[in-house]
Amino acid sequence: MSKKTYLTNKIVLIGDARVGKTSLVRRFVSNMFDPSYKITLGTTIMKKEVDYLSYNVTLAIWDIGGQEVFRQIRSKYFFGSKGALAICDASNYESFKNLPSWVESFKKEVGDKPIIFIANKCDLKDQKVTEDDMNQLIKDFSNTEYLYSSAKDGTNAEKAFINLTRLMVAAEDIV
Ligand code: G3D
Ligand code: MG
Repeated sequence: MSKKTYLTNKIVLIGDARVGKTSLVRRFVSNMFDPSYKITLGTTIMKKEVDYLSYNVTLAIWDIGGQEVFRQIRSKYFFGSKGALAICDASNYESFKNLPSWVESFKKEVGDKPIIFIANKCDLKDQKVTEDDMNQLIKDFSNTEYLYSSAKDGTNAEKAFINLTRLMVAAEDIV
């Protein structure tokens, strides 16, 4: 039997308010979507274990919770992160345009760590962010990929976190 390696990694959810960060992590951690869930005030940290190859990775998932507008708290929030989900709302182009600024401040604090770009709310009819947009965006970044997701119907919610875990394990150069 192969030996398991146990790791704990902090990851952060980055992106504008109301793109679905809290909903996505709730979908992943407890497989729930609660439309009445209100904006979280303080940062919450949720934990979930992911098995990948011979690794058991405990993700400590930081959710900024309603403080997205306060740029000065970003560096505290990012500190020590091993990776990030950079999330926009696929029905809100403005939230897509703001992703590079989120990623820039993330990289400034923690360096070149794995990031998965997410266009959430892909269940909505009114899609504004195209595959072309997402391809253009990720061209400028190494060690990344993108996914469309829906916290509402569950599309790719789990995959987002699993793929990020895969990139983080690879980035640690321990495979
Ligand atoms: P945030 O944590 O990024 O601020 P939230 O975003 O998770 O609080 O979600 C903001 C709003 O978008 C919520 O609406 C939530 O129900 C909704 N939402 C989140 N993800 C999805 C999704 O994948 N599809 C759809 N259709 N809606 C989503 P309300 O109105 O309940 O506050
Ligand atoms: Mg939130």
